[in-house]
Amino acid sequence: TQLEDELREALAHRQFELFYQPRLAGWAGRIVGAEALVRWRHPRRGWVLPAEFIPLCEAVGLIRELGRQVFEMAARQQAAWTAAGHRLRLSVNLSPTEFRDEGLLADLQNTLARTGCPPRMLELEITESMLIDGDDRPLRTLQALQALGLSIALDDFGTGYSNLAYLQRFPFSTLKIDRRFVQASPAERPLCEAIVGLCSAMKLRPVAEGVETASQHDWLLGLGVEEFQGYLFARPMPADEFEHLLGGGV
Ligand code: G
Ligand code: G
Ligand code: MN
Ligand code: NA
Repeated sequence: TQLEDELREALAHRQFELFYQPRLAGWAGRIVGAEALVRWRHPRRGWVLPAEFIPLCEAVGLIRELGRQVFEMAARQQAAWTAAGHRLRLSVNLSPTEFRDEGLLADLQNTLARTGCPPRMLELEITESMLIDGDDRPLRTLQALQALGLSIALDDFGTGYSNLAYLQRFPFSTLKIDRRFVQASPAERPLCEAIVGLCSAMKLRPVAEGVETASQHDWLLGLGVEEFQGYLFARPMPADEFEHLLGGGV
């Protein structure tokens, strides 16, 4: 298809860029990290969102190359921010195909070595659906990622096949509470409260996604949620705008 050809061109010409959505801590809203979200700078159409190209990349076998470029950009950026004295946790999304790929670990390891990025402050976001393979591959993959020094976040928690045994079995450090729980009506709030309780029992860092109102923020702070992302604070933005928010210059 034409879009497929365009995607190949775009990968060859490095037309993909990362936007960064700040992650904030506490009442004061200090920036403690960011989620990297890929965007396509299309020569004619402007910025294109991942919903329009990630599924196609998956379908035509380009997701691995896209994932490599994404991780490379994230690692370079994180190396630069670290060198400038910022201590930020940067998270990167992995697609199911990347997670299953035999070459993933070698790719990540190479990129970490090449960019000099300290793995400690990089977090990979995976989703529940990636864990339901019958064998022990997902567990071995996560353990190997952890052995590289990367941390693992469970993204969109509560929206997939929530086998709670996963929380015990897999080495997550962060649990991202899906925005449908964060944005719950007061009657639905006990569910989110239970999820935060689960995090505390399991020693997982709870991060609330999709925080859009001050009252959601207040309620979640009261529950003990430590970190927040959402339009209330900031939308995903280019690196230079993010640096502007950080202040101090990079
Ligand atoms: O901002 P938003 O439209 O960026 O992201 C939409 C979806 O695309 C989210 O589910 C997000 O996890 C996914 N996504 C964004 N960036 C990346 C990326 O770099 N790699 C992968 N695999 N998924 C991404
Ligand atoms: O699936 P994942 O959680 O990785 O995707 C994050 C998506 O959520 C991105 O598309 C991002 O742009 C979007 N997002 C971030 N903050 C908010 C928010 O406050 N409200 C809504 N509706 N979407 C958000
Ligand atoms: Mn995510
Ligand atoms: Na997310």
